[in-house]
This record gives sequence, structure tokens and C-alpha cells, in this order.
Amino acid sequence: MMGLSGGLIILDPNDSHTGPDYFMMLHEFHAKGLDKGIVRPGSYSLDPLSDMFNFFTINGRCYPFTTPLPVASGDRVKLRLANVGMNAHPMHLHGHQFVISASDRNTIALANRLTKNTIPVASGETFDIEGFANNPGIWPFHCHIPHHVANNFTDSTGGMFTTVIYKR
Ligand SMILES: [Cu+2]
Repeated sequence: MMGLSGGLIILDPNDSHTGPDYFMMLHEFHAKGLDKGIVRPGSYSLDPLSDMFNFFTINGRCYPFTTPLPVASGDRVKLRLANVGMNAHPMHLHGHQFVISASDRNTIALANRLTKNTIPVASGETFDIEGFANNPGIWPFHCHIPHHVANNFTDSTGGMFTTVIYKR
């Protein structure tokens, strides 16, 4: 629970997906003694047992240190979401709709796929979501719980937040 975790992704040989394919691990921590939102290596204790979470990460990083998701106009994009933490995170994508194509590894039949722009990811759950990059720009993808993107920091650092960025 201190953050040494990741995804083991077994590709489905029947999946015809060819576009960008991104893995996003959601996690949260209680970080003591943050320095302008930054945890200095070796300087602070991260308490995994606290329910006073104040540091919300995507792939171990807190905005603005999260990695943007580059796409090209027309791409079909897959995002693989995995919540390895203790909180639920309603992940919201601006400017687009997506379909939920898999839940906890299980492929969802085409006729049963929901179209959404927010998906609640509970502790332990995984979802694959897919959609077309059909709205050029720079779009937020973030947890919709304000505390999880605003944090208790004394500066403007922003938690579980990243962006979909169209390549020119
Ligand atoms: Cu959240």
C-alpha cells in the first residue's frame, strides 16, 4: 500500500483495437509534510493506513506531474483504469463520450456497452473504456470528487487529474 504496484496487462488476441492504449492506476495516500504539493524522496512518511487522504495519484503521480494522454484526431482510444486504492473515484472525461468495453477483465458484449463520460471506479475495480478522438483540443480527465483534485495543499497542485492532448 506504499505504492509499489502496477498493471499486468494480458492482451486479448481477439481484440482488434489498434489505437492508443493507456493504463491508468488510481491510488491515494496520506502524505505528511508536503512541500508545495511535492513529496520529497526520503523526507516524509506516507501513511497507508490513514483515511485522511490528501495525495491522489494517477500512475503514482499527482497533477501537474501526471503524464498527459496524446491522441490524434480520428484515433480510437482505449483507457484501462485500475483502482488499487481505498477510495472510489468517479473519473470524468471532458469533451467526449466513451463506451465501457470491459469490467474487471470481462469483455462486455457490444449490445450491453454503456455510453458515458463519467465512470465510478470503486476500490479494486478495473474498467476498459474506449472512444473516438473526435474533438480536437486539450481536455481534462480527472476524478470528479473535488477534494481529490483540489487537495489540502497550500498551493494549486491538483491531485488525480491529467489531460487528453491532441497531436498536431
Ligand atoms: Cu477520487
